[in-house]
Amino acid sequence: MSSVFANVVRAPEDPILGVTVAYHKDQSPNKLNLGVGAYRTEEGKPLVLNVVKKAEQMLVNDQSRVKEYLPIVGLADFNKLSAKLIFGADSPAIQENRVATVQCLSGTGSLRVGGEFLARHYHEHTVYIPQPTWGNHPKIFTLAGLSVKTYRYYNPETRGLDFEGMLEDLGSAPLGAIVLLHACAHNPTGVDPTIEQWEQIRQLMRSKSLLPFFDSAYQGFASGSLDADAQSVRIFVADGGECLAAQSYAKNMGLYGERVGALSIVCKTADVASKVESQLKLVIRPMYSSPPLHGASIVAAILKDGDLYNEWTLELKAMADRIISMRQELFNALQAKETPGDWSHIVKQIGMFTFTGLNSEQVTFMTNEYHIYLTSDGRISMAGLSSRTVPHLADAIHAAVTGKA
Ligand code: KET
Repeated sequence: MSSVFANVVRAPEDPILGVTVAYHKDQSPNKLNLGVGAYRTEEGKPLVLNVVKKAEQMLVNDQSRVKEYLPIVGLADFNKLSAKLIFGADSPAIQENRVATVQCLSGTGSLRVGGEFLARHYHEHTVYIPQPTWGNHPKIFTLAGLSVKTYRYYNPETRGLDFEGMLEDLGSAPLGAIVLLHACAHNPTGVDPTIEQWEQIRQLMRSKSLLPFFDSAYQGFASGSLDADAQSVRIFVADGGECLAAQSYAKNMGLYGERVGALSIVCKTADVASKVESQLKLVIRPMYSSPPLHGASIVAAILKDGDLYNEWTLELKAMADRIISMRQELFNALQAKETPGDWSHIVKQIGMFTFTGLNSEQVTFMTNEYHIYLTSDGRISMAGLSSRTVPHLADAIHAAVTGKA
């Protein structure tokens, strides 16, 4: 009997998450997954932060807790504290009640809800995303009902920011267009504008009424400091103008599978913000009704308690520092092997990833011959690397570059 779904065409695996699927099928004891941006310890194991374990224990011990539905917008404390975390405790926008924050399903869900709100209520439906960007961005915004265009961001020759190209493309975008900006630790390139460049971007965008939509998936991971990594966003909020921000706690609290994040929309007045929030509820209710309780409760418990908060910042800094030391070790290993090429970008780039410059054939070679899994654009998750595995990766890169197996 033929299925009514017989004509369904098999879809390809996701370019990032599919790398993990392939990794799991590999039987080699030396296999190494540097695909998805997920933190691993020196021993190559996933990490549950101590502070998260403590918060979870507190939640379990609290007999008064129930499992009722959260409101459509999520946990009130979580929303308030999340806005404070990204915009800063002394942000006038928060003090003036001009921020509408809703708890969403991690960074992805926050981007999707924000995109759909803009498609319904904002006059300009074009969103500009950097070239390259996180592979899910164009799909999220297209399905949210926006039309996606790109702006120049990365110059493969300098392995740095194409600042002129970026300003030129944003300068010729239609008045009011939406612009997706990575708040810090740009994925996949690891290249961020300097503070001075952010200021220039802000001036240009405000002069053309371009609407900033920040994707903040790595706050704390770029520099190890939560405040430093939110500077880009705060520069835009400080001028009193409007913007959106999608926050994720996947990486910086290691809450990947809990799917906890927030969308904030900074408005000009408290009245507008409350109307915006009322419309966000209409986006969320038919999509998933209300967000999950557990992850947001963990985050709120940590953010509201001074001691837990401090402990979190230390654990976050330790993760960021381990990634930075992996950059140095990989760079040193390639230097020692005299691998052809300039590899200084490995230590210069910021955040979880190194955008190596390896092409897709070289990546395939490294996967087939060395059982090292990374995305085909040559991006390596430095957070998946350890001192033990650096030599293996350096061997593989050396062989891929020199054409010797
Ligand atoms: N924004 C960016 C820039 C990003 O890299 C990710 C995840 C997200 C948002 C969404 O994360 P969430 O888990 O929804 O909070 N990036 C890693 C994982 C993935 O692709 O899903 C990655 O690039 O490996």
